[in-house]
Amino acid sequence: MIQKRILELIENYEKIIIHHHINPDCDCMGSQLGLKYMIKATYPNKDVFAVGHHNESTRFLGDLDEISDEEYEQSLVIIVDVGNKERVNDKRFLNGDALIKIDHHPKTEEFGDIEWVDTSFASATEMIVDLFIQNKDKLIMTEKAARCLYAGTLTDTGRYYYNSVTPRTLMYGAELYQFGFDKQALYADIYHQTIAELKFEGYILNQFQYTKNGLAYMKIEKELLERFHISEEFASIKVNRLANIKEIITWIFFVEYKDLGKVRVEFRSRGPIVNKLATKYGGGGHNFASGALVDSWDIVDNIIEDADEICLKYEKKC
Ligand SMILES: [Mn+2]
Repeated sequence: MIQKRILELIENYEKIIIHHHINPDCDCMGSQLGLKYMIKATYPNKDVFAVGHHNESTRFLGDLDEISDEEYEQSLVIIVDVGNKERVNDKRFLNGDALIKIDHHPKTEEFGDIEWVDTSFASATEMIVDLFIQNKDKLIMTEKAARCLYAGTLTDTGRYYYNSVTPRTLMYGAELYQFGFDKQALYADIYHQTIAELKFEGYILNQFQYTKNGLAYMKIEKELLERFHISEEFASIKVNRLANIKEIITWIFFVEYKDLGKVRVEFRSRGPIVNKLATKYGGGGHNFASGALVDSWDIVDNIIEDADEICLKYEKKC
C-alpha cells in the first residue's frame, strides 16, 4: 500500500530530487543512485537528481548532481537511509512540493508526506530492491542501478554476515546478481586498500584500549590522521576493525573532525544496545550500530564511562 503511494508520487512528478545523509556510506549512496537510475530508466523524460557530496569511499558509485534552488519548485523530494531532519545532507530537501522518507533505521522523528520506515530491512538498498521486486510491472532495473544497490547491501550487511540478514536479503542479492555488473571490479572498488590505509589499521590493532567489561575503544585525534595521511571518514568507517574480538562486546571509535571542531563517535555492539547511548549524546541509529557528533574530547571520557557501565550491566544479566 505504501509502495503504491510512493509510485503514484513518482509518477505524478516531473522533477524528483533524492537526498542522502551526512557522512554518506555505500548504502546511502547506493540507494540514492540506484533509485535515481531506476526511475530514470523507467521514466526517461523525468528530471531525476541525486544531490549531496561523496566522500572518497563512495565516489565509484556514480556522479552526483548540482542543482539550483529553483529546481525544488514543484519537485518531489525523496530522502534515503536517514530518519531525522538533522542528519539529511543539504537542508533544501524541505523546499520540495512533496517529501518521501525511505529508511531502515528505528524511527525517531516523524515528517514528510510518506514515511516508509521498516527496520526489518538490512539496508536501505534492500528497500529499493523491494520496491522494484513488488512492482516489476511498473519499474525498470538496469545493470548500473543493480551495481549500486548490490554495493549498498554488501557493505551494510558486512558482506551478508550481520544478524540483520534475512532470507529476503539473500534472495534480493541473487536478483541483483542477474543484471550482469562486474562483481570483481565492484569488490575492488569497495574493498581494496592503499598501503597507508593498511598501516593505519595495523596501528589501530596495536593501540586500541579496552576494559575488563568488554568495551574496546580508540581515540583518533587529528595528529594521528595527519601522521597516517588518513581522512576522517576513512578512520570512522574502520570502527569494525574492532569487531569479532572474543573479549569485546561493544566497540567505539572517536574521530576528531578538524574543520567541524567536533568528535565523531561510532558505536558498535554485539550485545548491549547502544543507540540509547548515542541518543543521549545527540546522535542515533540502530540498536547495535549508532553514531553521534560531540563538541569536545571532554565529553568522550563521559561516553566511555557510560558505555563501560552498559557493558557491565549486560555481562551481569547474561
Ligand atoms: Mn543503511
